[in-house]
Amino acid sequence: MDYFEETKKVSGQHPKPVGLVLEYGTAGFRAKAEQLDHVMYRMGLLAVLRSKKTACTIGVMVTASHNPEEDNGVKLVDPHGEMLASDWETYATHLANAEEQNLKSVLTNIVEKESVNLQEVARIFLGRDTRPSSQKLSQAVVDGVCDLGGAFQDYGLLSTPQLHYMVCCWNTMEQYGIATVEGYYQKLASAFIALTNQIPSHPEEMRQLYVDGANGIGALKLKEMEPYLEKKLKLNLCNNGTTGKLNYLCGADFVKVHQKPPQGLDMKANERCCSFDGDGDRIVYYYFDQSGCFHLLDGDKIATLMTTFLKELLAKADLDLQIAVVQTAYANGSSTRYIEDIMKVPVHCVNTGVKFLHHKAQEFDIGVYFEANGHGTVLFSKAAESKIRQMAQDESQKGEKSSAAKVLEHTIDLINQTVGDAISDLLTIEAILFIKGLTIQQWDLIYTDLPNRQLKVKVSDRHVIVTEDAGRRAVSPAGLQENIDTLLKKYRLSRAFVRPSGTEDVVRVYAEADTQISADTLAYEVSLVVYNMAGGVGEQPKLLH
Ligand code: 16G
Ligand code: MG
Repeated sequence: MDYFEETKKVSGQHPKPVGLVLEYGTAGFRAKAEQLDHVMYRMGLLAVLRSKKTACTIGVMVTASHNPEEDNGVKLVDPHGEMLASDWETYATHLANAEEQNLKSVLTNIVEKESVNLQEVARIFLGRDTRPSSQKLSQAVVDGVCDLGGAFQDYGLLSTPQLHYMVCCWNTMEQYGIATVEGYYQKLASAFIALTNQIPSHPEEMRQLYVDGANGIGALKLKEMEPYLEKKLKLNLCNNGTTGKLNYLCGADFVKVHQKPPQGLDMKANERCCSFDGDGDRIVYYYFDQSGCFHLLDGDKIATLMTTFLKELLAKADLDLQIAVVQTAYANGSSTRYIEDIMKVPVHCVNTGVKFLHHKAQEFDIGVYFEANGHGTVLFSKAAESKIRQMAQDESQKGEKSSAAKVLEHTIDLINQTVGDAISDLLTIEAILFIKGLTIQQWDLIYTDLPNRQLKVKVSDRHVIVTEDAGRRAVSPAGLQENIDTLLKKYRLSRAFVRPSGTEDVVRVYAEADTQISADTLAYEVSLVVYNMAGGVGEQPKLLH
């Protein structure tokens, strides 16, 4: 039998627009929703091959995260809930771009190169966000899965991290948790309740949290979870998707990039607020102070809070475990200095993109990773986890040591170790603030961010920019980095870098310095250098103040 016979018949129902070329980028495919039907179908096919290759369940998530509502996207989730292996990203790109008549040969090629055993059974877990286009696109994935005889379970509406969790649960024979949404809520809620029960009583205002749900799936799922939290947290949910448009003037990306609050959130001075992104895998916190000044607590502040908490517990429990923080070039220089110099915790810088951070964090007993944009989590090695659990359950241990080990154990259960998860991060942050008795202002004061600015520059081919040193230095075009270095000498505490975006057709520019004016001017000057040396198109960059 010709294994790919069925795809020949059916792929015609999911035609590829002529000449359309897409790339499986940092976060999978992303494009206008109407361009993606064939990509979804083909990712259904690829997921089946990946499942057969790994002899495990594979996840397929339909989402375009913080992109506008009209966009959509898809990414595959590997067996332990990680991002798809990079060789397979290349296959995904080939498959998505193959003309109809070449589909079969591209599939055959993957099977041969990877020695995929076609007799192996395949199982796919599906999830999707709340975009109007997501249901239909997810049906196209199902068509692909079915054409290659794969079994599937469609979870319907899920946050991205929930799908990662389901895949990991299933492939670990549910050692990680039960592979249902109830299982997810119960696991997280019971860890959260156990943690907050460490502190018997608490002032009411500490429990109030305002959440901007970006009008997306995160809002929906947080609402669903609320009853499991037994009123330990009073959530005021806005931008919950009932009226507003997804990611429009709201959500974590909007707040981080514009450094201002979302629309639809009625904030009073000193109230603790946070924003999710469109698929629930990022979170940032913020507040207004008495003088009306906006304070953003981004991924770097979250990483610092979690690391402080964990390090103190390790010391109390007298556990000799190595803890490290993983960041990207976007991490604020103040955070890196604070973690390295004051906390004495090693910091590693890797390329932008969750998979790079996740991979690096796996090297340590405890690896805390966060992107400044609010995506991150904590990974515990198998050995570290079992040491902690053993101590927590050891009845001969008494006092501070034993209670610290128990808190660590609950923290492990509260954190989604498969990927950054806005709900899990929210609960972890809330539990830490609660236990440490910290207000958001006190948390904010741990260190002061250096003023910074991000800009984008349109060029004719962004790939002329090649970087090294985790995206911090440009090696091409020749002379670009030297020019940036010269500009840096003009400003105090300055740092700047440029890199081609992995999700948009632009070059990104980041600059930080001692004052906002310096950071803005430096970012502008670096943008101009990029525009002139890397083939800028359209209007020249302008100085923003
Ligand atoms: C994607 C990445 C995110 C990264 C961002 C950078 C995942 C799941 N998401 O959203 O980690 O920060 O891309 O975008 O990997 P850029 O390359 O356009 O700057
Ligand atoms: Mg996201």
